[in-house]
Amino acid sequence: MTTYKLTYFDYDGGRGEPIRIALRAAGIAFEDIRLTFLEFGEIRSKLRFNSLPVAEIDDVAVTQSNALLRYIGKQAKLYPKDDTQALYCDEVMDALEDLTHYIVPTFGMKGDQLKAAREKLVDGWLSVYVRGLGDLLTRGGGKYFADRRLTVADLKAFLVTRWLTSGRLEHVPTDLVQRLAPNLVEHEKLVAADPIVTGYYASRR
Ligand SMILES: N[C@@H](CCC(=O)N[C@@H](CS)C(=O)NCC(=O)O)C(=O)O
Repeated sequence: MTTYKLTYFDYDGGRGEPIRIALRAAGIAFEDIRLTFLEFGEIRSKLRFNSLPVAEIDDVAVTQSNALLRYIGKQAKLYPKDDTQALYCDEVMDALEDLTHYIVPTFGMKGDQLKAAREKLVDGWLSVYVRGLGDLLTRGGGKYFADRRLTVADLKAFLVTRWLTSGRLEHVPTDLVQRLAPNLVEHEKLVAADPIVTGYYASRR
């Protein structure tokens, strides 16, 4: 039997969380290794790209969250079979990666530098990406991004919307998404209430 381990931060979000949800949706038992930042620091230089998540599938280490999400998504039947719908699904997941990459350099900043960088982001790339993702949701029919049903793109997106609206990102107004793409806020609620997602969190209790 294939064995699965997933190593990520001890955080119910980010790049690791949609993979965890998809693994459970696929009925795949996995070792859920959750590291503190201190523990990550100790092993960082030994990781292939010095980053997480890392999956070990039959003890073979595999990185890249979107590749992993597609692979597990196929097993969970949460990835479109139709090539065009798969393309739409991939577009969303890659856009969410871009958006994350714009935010990451502001981590570790403090005070006025953080405020200036975040305000620039809010007026610039964050607005561009939030609006763009709202458009992609409309293209998908308004409820889901692709295939008119829940896919791994929805799992990744609802966590990003939750992050942007949480208040955890200092100087990012919690109503930014509501103002620019209210459909993403509705989408976050819809996906959070999906039995695949509620079932996952119930299993964590
Ligand atoms: N392209 C990679 C990016 C991985 C990545 O940057 N992971 C972050 C956490 S979400 C990380 O490990 N950051 C720590 C660091 O760069 O030191 C993926 O999608 O998996």
